[in-house]
Amino acid sequence: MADLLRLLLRVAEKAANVARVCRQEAPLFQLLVQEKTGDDKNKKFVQDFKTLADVVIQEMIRHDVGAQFPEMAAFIHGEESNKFENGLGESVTVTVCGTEEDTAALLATVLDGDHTAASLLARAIHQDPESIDADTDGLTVPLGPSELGIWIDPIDATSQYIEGREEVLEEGRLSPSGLHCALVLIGVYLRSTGEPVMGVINQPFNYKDPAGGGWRGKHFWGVSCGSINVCSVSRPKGGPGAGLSAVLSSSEKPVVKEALTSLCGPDKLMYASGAGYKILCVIQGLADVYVLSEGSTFKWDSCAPHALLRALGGGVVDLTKCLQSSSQAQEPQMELTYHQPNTDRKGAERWANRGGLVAYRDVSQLRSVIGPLKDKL
Ligand code: 2IP
Ligand code: CA
Repeated sequence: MADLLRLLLRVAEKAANVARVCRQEAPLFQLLVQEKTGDDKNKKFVQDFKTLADVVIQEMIRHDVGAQFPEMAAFIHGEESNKFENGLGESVTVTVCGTEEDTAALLATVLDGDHTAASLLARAIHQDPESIDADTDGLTVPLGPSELGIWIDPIDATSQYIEGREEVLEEGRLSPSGLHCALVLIGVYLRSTGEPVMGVINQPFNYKDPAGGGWRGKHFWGVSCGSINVCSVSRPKGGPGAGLSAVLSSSEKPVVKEALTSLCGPDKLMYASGAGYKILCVIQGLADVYVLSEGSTFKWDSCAPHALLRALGGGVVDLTKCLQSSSQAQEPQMELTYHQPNTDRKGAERWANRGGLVAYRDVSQLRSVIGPLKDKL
């Protein structure tokens, strides 16, 4: 299934292009940042353009993967539903059509006849991405398409994407907020066990060309399947250092912030936006762990970066399960899985990582955060 990896790298790059185009092209950008209130909201489409951009990216990925791997078509899931209602109260199902013209015509019905915006979006969807420079030669993945399912987060950290703050990245440091935190996430899991086996992350706004050439993206990928563990990011050199560093959501509970300040010290406790971005920080060694005590992330947020962490020898565990277990318990049983819903919940909550999570590269570092949290939560 190395072919699937190469396909996902290409579609993630296309998705990143769509995300960039929506910010670059004025007619799309206006829709993206438009605050719809009162009467205006009623006249316009029911969902906002941000949601349409997400749906379009998700459907494009579904279309391309389903075309090459039909066995996977029924197992491609995402954050958004593709049913839209336009200003006339008509229900429209957003799909990617065979031609750019047909996709533009369909999008125009959701965009209440805005043909300029519809054509710009359709062009980005049907454009071939630049070739992707990813060293996947010689990689074999001993899995078949009928064993696999996919989770897509078209744009994680949407609020940062909309706000669009351009931060200058400092080498070796994480960026607490801004466009860098927005990521396209595509994760592949085993239908039988729910283990994440392959992940592609595209960061559409990684680097801004100083000569005015616009934003360039960066991709990251990993495969973890039996004895095959390959990741485009190398494990940071050296074992766990003396001090542990952690990244949290700024909305994390005070009790968790206090416990981790005592453990890490104030300088090594960091905050960043985006669930996917925080796991990417752990992958890149910018933080050792990401701790989240709330059930506020979903399968589409964690599946892709989880696969990369596994390829590096780490993982993502359910925090509540870890806190409840005796210290001898085996961590693999605590790892998040991706195949079963929370059957007692409705809507998106069915796919919430309800017990919170800890993302880690090194199991000894995972243990060192669980201990201090045990009597606090
Ligand atoms: C969100 C996004 C948020 C994150 C939340 C995710 O996904 O990543 O930033 O909250 O958990 O579900 P926080 O930044 O506080 O960690 P989306 O942007 O796709 O809704
Ligand atoms: Ca998300």
